[in-house]
Amino acid sequence: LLDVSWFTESMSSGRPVNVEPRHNLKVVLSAATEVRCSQMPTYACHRRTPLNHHNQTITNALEILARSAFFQESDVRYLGFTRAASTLKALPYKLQSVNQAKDLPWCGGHCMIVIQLLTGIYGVGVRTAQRWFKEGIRNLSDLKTMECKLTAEQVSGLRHCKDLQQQVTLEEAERVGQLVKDTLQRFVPDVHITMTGGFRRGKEVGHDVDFLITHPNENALSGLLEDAVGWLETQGLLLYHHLKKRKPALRSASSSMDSHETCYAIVALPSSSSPWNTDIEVKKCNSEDAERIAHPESPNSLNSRTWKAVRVDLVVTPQAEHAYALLGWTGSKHFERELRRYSLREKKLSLNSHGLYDLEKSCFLPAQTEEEIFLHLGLQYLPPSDRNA
Ligand code: DCT
Ligand code: MG
Repeated sequence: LLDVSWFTESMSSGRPVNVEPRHNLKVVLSAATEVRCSQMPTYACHRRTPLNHHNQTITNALEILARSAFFQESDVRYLGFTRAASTLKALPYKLQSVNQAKDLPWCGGHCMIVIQLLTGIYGVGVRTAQRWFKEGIRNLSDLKTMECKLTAEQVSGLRHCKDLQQQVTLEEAERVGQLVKDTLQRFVPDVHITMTGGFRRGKEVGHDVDFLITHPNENALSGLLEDAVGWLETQGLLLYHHLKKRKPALRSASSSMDSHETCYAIVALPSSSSPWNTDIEVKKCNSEDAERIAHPESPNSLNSRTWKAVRVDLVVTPQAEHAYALLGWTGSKHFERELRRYSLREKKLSLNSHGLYDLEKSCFLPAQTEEEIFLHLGLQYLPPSDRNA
């Protein structure tokens, strides 16, 4: 929870940025000359955006600014900074000056800065964070001592915030994948599970692990998440969960809302050396393990932790919507937003993670694969690793 209005105001006014040591921020400024670049497409879905690109320092800075605008609920500035960052990620060379950027889509003549911001708490949205800030809450101990009415999600986020603020590594994500697979296969042996989100785009770390679950027979999926949640709970492996039912009515032409059946969870991922990991199918939670999970911050658990809290999203889709859900849940968020904007404006097609609706012909366009969706949209196929917009 950090007020960075001083920083963004300085940025927009053009005044020098005054960073004091107490802000504990690392700032890098980059300055300017002029080169035109007219070939950069304006839509992110028209260009390749690899994970590792040439302008990491500047895009990190812009994404921090976007985040600060988001916290101030300035959608226009949030989108502006996000679009500029996304454009620079697709640039096939290292930007040497600010003026070089000024003719690129969405890039104004800004200086570009790198700062490290505090990360948020799971379950805390923009409004809550702002309210807490106004109430004088500046850090986690303020929050813990304040009489705040917290939701179950926020309590869980707060309880496990040390773990949740750490990045999830690819190795951990793969172990979560194994746990999810072992759990779901207990109930549906031939269930189809795909890891989506940032890890599918080639990221080596993420804030959570996202999975898509499907099966050719829709009946096999009925009640599967409840069963999985129930089993994980009996094993002491589930720290928090929220189940969202599927809302078929939302599969409409205009809605970009995702109405798949979803489980937002925090799992206690056993460490790689934990006995759970070697034989997860049969190992039961003993009383000492259960105590650690129920009271994770208790003194006797701190030095002997055999697990880490990890955010996991499980999304269930019928086979017919799977390709669209895969495209939607692979991200990045900005790539998805751009894809929807492009589809609607340029093709009169309404895209969401359930399907593609032709507004002129008033019909849905079926697709079995992501490649088919790109074809419907008249776009060259971009593999997930080129969707890091
Ligand atoms: N998504 C989206 N719109 C949302 C939420 C999610 O389009 N409102 C899509 C885009 C990415 C994907 O779902 C997974 O979401 P996140 O886990 O938030 O993103 P990520 O790219 O996996 O990021 P991270 O690596 O930090 O988990
Ligand atoms: Mg993710």
